[in-house]
Parts: sequence; structure tokens; C-alpha cells
Amino acid sequence: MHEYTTPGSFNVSLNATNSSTGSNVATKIDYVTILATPPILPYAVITVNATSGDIPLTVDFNGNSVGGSPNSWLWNFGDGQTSTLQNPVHTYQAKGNYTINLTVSNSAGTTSRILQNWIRAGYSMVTVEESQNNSTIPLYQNNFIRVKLSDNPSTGYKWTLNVSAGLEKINETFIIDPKPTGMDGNGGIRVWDIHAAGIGEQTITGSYKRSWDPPGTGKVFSIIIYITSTISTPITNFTATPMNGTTPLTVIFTDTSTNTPTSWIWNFGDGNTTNATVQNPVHTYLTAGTYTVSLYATNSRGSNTTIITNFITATKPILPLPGMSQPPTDPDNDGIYEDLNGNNRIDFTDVVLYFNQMSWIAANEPIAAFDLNGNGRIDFSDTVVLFNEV
Ligand SMILES: [Ca+2]
Ligand SMILES: [Ca+2]
Ligand SMILES: [Ca+2]
Repeated sequence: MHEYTTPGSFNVSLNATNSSTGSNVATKIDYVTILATPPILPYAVITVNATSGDIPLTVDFNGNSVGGSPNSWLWNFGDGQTSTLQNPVHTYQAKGNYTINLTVSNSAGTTSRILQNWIRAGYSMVTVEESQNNSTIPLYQNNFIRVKLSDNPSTGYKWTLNVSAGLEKINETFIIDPKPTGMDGNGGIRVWDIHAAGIGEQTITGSYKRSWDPPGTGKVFSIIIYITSTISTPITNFTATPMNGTTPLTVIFTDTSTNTPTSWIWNFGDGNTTNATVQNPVHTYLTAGTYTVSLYATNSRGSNTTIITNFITATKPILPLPGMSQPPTDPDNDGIYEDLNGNNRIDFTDVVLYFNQMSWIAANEPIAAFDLNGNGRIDFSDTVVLFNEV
């Protein structure tokens, strides 16, 4: 008994010996031919840890094979990106439906497994299997249901699926697991992707029979999908007109939030809560100051708050000084009101008026408009600056 461990052709010699005739050797050329094991074509099997979810959506891809062992892997993730790793991790940045293609090869050849629209990034998708027969599944409109049911090709039993009017069958894929198309499989999984197009109660009904069996025979499968309209958490934002002015300053606030909030709580920053729960409130600031405004808005999905700091500036108006009929003016337009008596020019009377009314100015006028030396208060030095400008 001899075992050949390498492929090739071998000569065989028989050396026969007996005690009476001596020995004789017979040789046969190419008598034994050992063939190499034929290479086996590999078939890719794709496993993923997620098929849907918010973007950015990171998916762990696992490549396996049945049949032969691949010596190269090529993934196409459907968004223009590829990988030659066996088990790549890929992140989808944009909302969309992505077709996965895994190509494997060895010396026997190359095969590809393509799963149409397999990853639905930015969507919610519920996967339903036969064990969930007779269950009710909630889903938001415009998301997806993936139904996976096992056929039995060797007996001819297969599933067909019917959906109600608010559902749309958009994809049908047959994945044989574990044996791929082209191999002698006796089990398989048929996959339908269904778009939740309508709202309200919808049904998915499956029936499992051979093509020649009469309707109503075999197994049945039924799922209720309860679809509600798509609602996302509000993203709060707002505008105001005007954003600055003199007291009393009346401001119209406008809600510019997205995703349709249904309740609003404003904080105008001055402690006054009048109109605080109105969507587009009008608010009057009575006291000079700079105000931070916030809006908290909610809907059935959640809430969100946006705060804008130092959003509204209310300043005191320029008032006529005691005994004057005209308010002060700013003849050189630099924001400082040097003309205290309101006669549109800077004169010595303004200096006297400033000196005599320093306390009144400090109490009643906007300080910044009369602070000639810019030190933040009304003081004697301001009168000196004013005197020098006359
Ligand atoms: Ca001025
Ligand atoms: Ca003047
Ligand atoms: Ca000053």
C-alpha cells in the first residue's frame, strides 16, 4: 500500500522474488496518475450588523463563503466606496438606499453576491420573520419593513406575499442561506422590502405552498403594520423685529422652528412671562438693557431649546433736558449727544446745561450717549471735554 502525496504520474515497478526462480522486475511506465484536487468556486455570504438607522450609519460587514475558500475579497458598499478586507467597517454619511456587492475569487474563478438596496441609511427598517406571525408592528411613514421567509426549493414550497394598499413592495431578493445560488441548496430565504407609503393599519399576508397546490392550502403568515405620520423632534429657531431700539421697545418674535412644534415656551430675558406660550409673541421691553432670549418647543417626538445670548438691546430714548423743548442732538453723528439744548450745534450753553444737569442726565438719559470721555459714567470730566469741543 502506497500513498501518493503530490500530483503527477508515476512509474510502478514490481519486484517479485521467490526461492526457486530468483527475482524478476516488471516496470510499467505512467502506470499510476494522481490528479490534483479540482479547485472549488467560492460563493460569498454577507452578514451585516445593521441594515438601517440614523446617519452617519456605521456598519460592520462580515464576509464568509461557502464552496471554495476565497483568496481575495472585494466589497462595493454602493456609495462609491470599496474595500478589499474580508471584514470591513463602513460608514454611510448620506441618507439613501445602498446596494452591496461582494466579489470573491480563487483559482477556480470569481463570483459576486449582490444584495439590492440592502442598507437603508437614514431610514428606520423593521425586519420581520415567520416567528412574528400575527404580531402588530408600529412604524413611521416612509420607513421600511423587511420580510424574510424561508422557502424550501427541494419540495417546491415557496412564499408569496400580498400587501394592503398603504404598503408598497419595492424589492424582492432571494438569499440562499447558507447555500448560494448555483450550489445544490435545499433551503433558502426570500426577502421583500416594503415601503410604508400610507398611514393607519396595513397588512402583510404571506402564503406558503407549491405552485400546483390549490389556494388556501399550506401555511399562512399575517402581520399588521400600524403606520403613523413621520414626526421628528423640533429644531428650534426664531427671529425678532426689531432687535434693538429705545424703551418702551416692542418686539415681534417669530418662531422659525422646523419639524412642526406644537407647544412653545419663550423666555424674553426680562422676567415678564406675558405671551410666553404663544407661537409668535409680541413683547415689550420697558427697561433699558441687553436681553438673552430662549425658545423651548415640543411636539409628540420630543423637545428642543435654542438660546440666543444678548439678542435684544433696549436703550433709553434721548429726552429733552429739564426746561428744554427739544431733545439733545448729535451734530457730528458720532453717537455722543453734545448738543444738550437741542439747537443743532455745540455751544457754551450746552456746557452749562451739562454741568447743571449732571445728576438728571445720569438718571434719565442713556449714559453712553452723554459719556464724552468714555469712562462709563456721567462726571465733571465730561463737561471739560465738552467745553474743549465748543
Ligand atoms: Ca456727537
Ligand atoms: Ca447746542
Ligand atoms: Ca464720563
